Amino acid sequence: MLFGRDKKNPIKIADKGVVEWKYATCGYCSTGCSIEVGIDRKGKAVASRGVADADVNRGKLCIKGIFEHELFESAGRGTTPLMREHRWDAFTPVSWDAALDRTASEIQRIQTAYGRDAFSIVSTGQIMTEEFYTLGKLARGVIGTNNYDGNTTLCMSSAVSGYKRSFGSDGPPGCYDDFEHTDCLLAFGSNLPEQHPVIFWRLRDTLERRRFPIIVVDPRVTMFAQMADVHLPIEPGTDVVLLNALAHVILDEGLADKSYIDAFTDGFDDFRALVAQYDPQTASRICGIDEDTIRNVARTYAKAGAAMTIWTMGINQSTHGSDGVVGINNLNLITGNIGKPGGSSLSITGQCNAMGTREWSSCSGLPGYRALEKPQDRDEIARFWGVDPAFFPDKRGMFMTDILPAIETGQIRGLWLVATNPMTSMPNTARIRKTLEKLEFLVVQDAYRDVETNEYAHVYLPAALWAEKEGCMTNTERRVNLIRKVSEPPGDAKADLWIFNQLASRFTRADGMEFPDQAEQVFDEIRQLSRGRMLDYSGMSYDKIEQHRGLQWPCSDGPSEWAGGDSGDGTRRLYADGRFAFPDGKARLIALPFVDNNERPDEEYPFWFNSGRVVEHFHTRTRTGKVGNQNKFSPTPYMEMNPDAAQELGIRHGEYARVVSRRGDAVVMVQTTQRVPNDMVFVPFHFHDCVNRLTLGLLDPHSRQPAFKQCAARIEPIADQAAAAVRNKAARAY
Ligand SMILES: Nc1nc2c(c(=O)[nH]1)N[C@H]1C(S)=C(S)[C@@H](COP(=O)(O)OP(=O)(O)OC[C@H]3O[C@@H](n4cnc5c(=O)[nH]c(N)nc54)[C@H](O)[C@@H]3O)O[C@H]1N2
Ligand SMILES: Nc1nc2c(c(=O)[nH]1)N[C@H]1C(S)=C(S)[C@@H](COP(=O)(O)OP(=O)(O)OC[C@H]3O[C@@H](n4cnc5c(=O)[nH]c(N)nc54)[C@H](O)[C@@H]3O)O[C@H]1N2
Ligand code: SF4
Ligand SMILES: [Mo]
Repeated sequence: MLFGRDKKNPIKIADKGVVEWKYATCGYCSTGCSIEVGIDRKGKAVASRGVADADVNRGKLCIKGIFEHELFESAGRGTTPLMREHRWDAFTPVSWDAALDRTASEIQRIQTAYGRDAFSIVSTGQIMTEEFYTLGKLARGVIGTNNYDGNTTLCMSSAVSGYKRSFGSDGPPGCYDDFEHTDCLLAFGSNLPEQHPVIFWRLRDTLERRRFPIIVVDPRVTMFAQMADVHLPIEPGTDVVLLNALAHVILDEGLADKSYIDAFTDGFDDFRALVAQYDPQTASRICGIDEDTIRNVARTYAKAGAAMTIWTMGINQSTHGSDGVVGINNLNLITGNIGKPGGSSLSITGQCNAMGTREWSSCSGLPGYRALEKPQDRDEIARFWGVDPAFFPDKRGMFMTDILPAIETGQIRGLWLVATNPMTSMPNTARIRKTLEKLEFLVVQDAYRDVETNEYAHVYLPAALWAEKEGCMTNTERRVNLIRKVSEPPGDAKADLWIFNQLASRFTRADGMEFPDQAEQVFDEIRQLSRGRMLDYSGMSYDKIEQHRGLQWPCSDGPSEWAGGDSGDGTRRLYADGRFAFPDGKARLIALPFVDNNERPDEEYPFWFNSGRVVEHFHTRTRTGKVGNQNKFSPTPYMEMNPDAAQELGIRHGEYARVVSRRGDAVVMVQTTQRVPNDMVFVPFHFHDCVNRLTLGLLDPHSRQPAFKQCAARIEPIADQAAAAVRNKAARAY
């Protein structure tokens, strides 16, 4: 007799006729899942599956990874370079030579007329590490503009800045294995089940074997908050106050790890004096979390054998983003929770290779966490590249969020965008549109020709994406993983590496410099430049990375001081010995006074306007908008709104409503849900001409990251629902 499972019909999976599986790493989020792409007899990619023996995902993939092979034949891809005289002309297909010659000559014209920094480059977190490194060499060593940055300023720059302020270097100290060892997990502004589904699965997997408290800090009742033991629905933008209050209780009740503080940190006295002002009673009035809960969470965290904090955009995208990260680091330093199994400050990264750009693109300095300000770093790189060190600027130039306003003022005249779509992803769309219209020359290098920003371009360069090329990416836990070439790019689209090299060859300054055309040769340069450094890749090779399903740096071919010895198979945690990256080896405890500078709800605009993501879509939908399953599950710009607030305005579930801010408006479908409080609405930012028409995007003073999550809006019912449907549809062009 058959029971339970055995009685059911077995699941039938259609035979796709796969004859070969090729190794890659997912190109969406920073979880870094190992994927195999199935190739059929005709050489076509027909399936994707998780790699069973990969430590990251252990055979799992989320909905985006499962359909990732569909990208190869998705609509809207660029297949040939395009060019036009003025942005209002129609594009004409041209040869690569024509497009690249024009790009090189426009860069030279603008630099000659207005100065080197008048031409600007903004890249991404979504190309290969070898490509980032090559772009850096081109930008810093050949073109020589200091206004060179990436979209990571919209995403991870608060984490970078916070890590540098606390530990003396960027680099997340922890790893996913910390879930196996922790006794308490505190999560700030992260909706892990939707945004990093496989990291979340790793956490759930551990929880099935061993219970420990999960505390989620988020103004919304996210899916993560729903499974938490404690949910703290914080007043938007006040996480620093909560963090100061947690530290207050821990110090006040003698729960701090005094010996760790004495041995490994600096700045304790000033820090203690500041947090003394944030008693739970005072703090609760600002951050909206009651005193007892603050005390309980502080005690639970401090008394746990090992405790860890993770965070994502709820912290980074704030006017206190960098301070929020430092606050998290403070909490972990005073409880001795850095670099030990289960004790960590682990920033959950966003884009698939946001780490790779931080490490090797030279956006914020020079490759391998080197600084423009340090003579030795400048000399090393100048010698290695064969350039004059005096050609490098003295310090980093503008961030992405300062580059666009500098176009408005005429300081910047030309822009090259690589794999980023600011028309949809930057705050205050109306202003971005005006800015892009003002450019004398815009070149857009993207895998899709229908990316919104391309409407303002003079030259469009069609790029290969993901496994149409070879290279590495680094995930949240410092794991470098490999993407093999699985499919040919469509038409005449080319790998970004090829495009960078071709452009370099058009500048005389590149004569005598090396621009290798194989990704693996570029990887070898990276290996050499990394030897002995914290982000040591010297013990890696493509084959070894594939065999191990990714290797975590430092991974050295000799003993590494950063790994505390041999690290040939990679290193799980940084700072395990309590030695940090400042010259004196000590971490910094930093006092964080709180200044409330957000645009807050008022009578005219009574709602907090919060934005973020849904599981089905990735960012501006250039990719997921064209993959059938993803788009079917989430086809419409919608807004989470509390049912009581909706009723008061006479808006029913499923109706369209208008959201209005001081910047602009959008029409969205209302989903009434208790997930948001009475005075807040939440809209996913994936749709064009929607969320960022409203956002203000005040900047963090340290990281220049926009506060995407906080501004004020009002909601208006719409009488003519049919007209509203048309407007709503316009935001989902495909
Ligand atoms: N499916 C999918 N996955 C993705 C992406 C995607 O587009 N789609 N993008 C990737 C990228 S680049 C990133 S950066 C990550 C982002 O991953 P997450 O940061 O997890 O996602 P978000 O939805 O942007 O924001 C997370 C939460 O921050 C909360 N929040 C808002 N204000 C505050 C506040 O003041 N304090 C606190 N504590 N929380 C607040 C919001 O309510 C929201 O639930 O996701 C990555 N993964
Ligand atoms: N309101 C609001 N706005 C936000 C956020 C928010 O939470 N709220 N989040 C912010 C965050 S965290 C982020 S990371 C940004 C993301 O913002 P963007 O970077 O603008 O978003 P993407 O849609 O990922 O853009 C990447 C582009 O690269 C292209 N592409 C993909 N692969 C390749 C490749 O290999 N080569 C080339 N050349 N092109 C490629 C894609 O087609 C796409 O057009 O949005 C930010 N904007
Ligand atoms: S969790 Fe992230 S890395 Fe893994 S399959 Fe999904 S999108 Fe890709
Ligand atoms: Mo991001």
